[in-house]
Amino acid sequence: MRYLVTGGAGFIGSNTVDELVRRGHSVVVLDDLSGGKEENLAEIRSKITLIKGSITDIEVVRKAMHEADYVIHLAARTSVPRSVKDPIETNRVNIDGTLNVLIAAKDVKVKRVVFAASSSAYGETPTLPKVESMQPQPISPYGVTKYVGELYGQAFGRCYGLENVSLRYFNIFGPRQDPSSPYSGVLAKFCTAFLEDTQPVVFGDGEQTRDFTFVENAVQANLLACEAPNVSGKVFNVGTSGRISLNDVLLTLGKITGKTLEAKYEPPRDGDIRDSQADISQAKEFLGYDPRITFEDGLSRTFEWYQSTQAKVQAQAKSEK
Ligand code: UD2
Repeated sequence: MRYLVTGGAGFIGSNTVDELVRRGHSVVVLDDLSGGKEENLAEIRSKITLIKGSITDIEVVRKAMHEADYVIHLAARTSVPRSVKDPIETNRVNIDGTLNVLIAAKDVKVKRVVFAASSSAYGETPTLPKVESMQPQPISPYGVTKYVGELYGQAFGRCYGLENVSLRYFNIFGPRQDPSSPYSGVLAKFCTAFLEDTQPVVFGDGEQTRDFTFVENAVQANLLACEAPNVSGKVFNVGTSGRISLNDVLLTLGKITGKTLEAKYEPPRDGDIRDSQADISQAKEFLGYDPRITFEDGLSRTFEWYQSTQAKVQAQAKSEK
């Protein structure tokens, strides 16, 4: 099968592409390399087609879509605070870009589009865990754009018969998550703080909770969502069904690394949600989703990855001297 992975050079994208290649599929990656990196695809570079371009350019999207069977649409401007700072740019990429992907997908009659939606769609609704039947109430521009992406997918299903599935990711983390931007995910930031013995910054009191989900679980969901029968137009939570506070994450990292770091507490971020936890029974039932990697295992593996990546960079710098 031929897969188009938008955002395929990014964190979740490149992990998804690795698995598709391992299973022998033909893969086209469309990525403007704004968040993604070509080096994320280094190991499988000769086996895939990489098109450097943005989903905001419909002609580029049409070219990338050529003969695609499935589309895994991950390209996006992530980050709640970035969307608060620049809602127009987040809207342009996440909504206009998604519309381009859907238009090109229906024109070439792909079998299905799988869309990376977000747990941010739930907003501050107090009920935990979050169930897909709850009314979304996003509280950040980012959450709005991700929810609109779902609605557009469903509208394309109804108006044009385009099969679509939205996966509400719950705080995905793991190898290749970029720690270097102010908008990086918190676990990438915390892991590098422990690696470099710097102070982890906590926005708020650290008692906010998240259902942190290891990237391999998300990859599994992406692939299952492409082929599962009778799920078009549906939305699924992709999490682990657990939740942990940031303060407890720091304690867990302390155990993994044998270090104790004092966190620096700063005011909470605008648009931040207090608690998040997925009910995954729908994904289990309809997709056969089974998140095998626990939070603790995932965190150990992620920390080791940052450690070995840092060691490689240091060895290379030494050899270039
Ligand atoms: C949201 C979505 C997530 C995904 C992501 C994409 C929710 C519940 N989750 O993640 O599914 O779509 O957006 O960007 O909406 N923080 C610190 N220190 C730091 C960085 C962050 O304390 O250095 C805090 C931050 O204020 C927040 C928590 O950590 O309370 C998680 O932040 P994040 O940016 O990793 O992810 P989040 O929850 O905004």
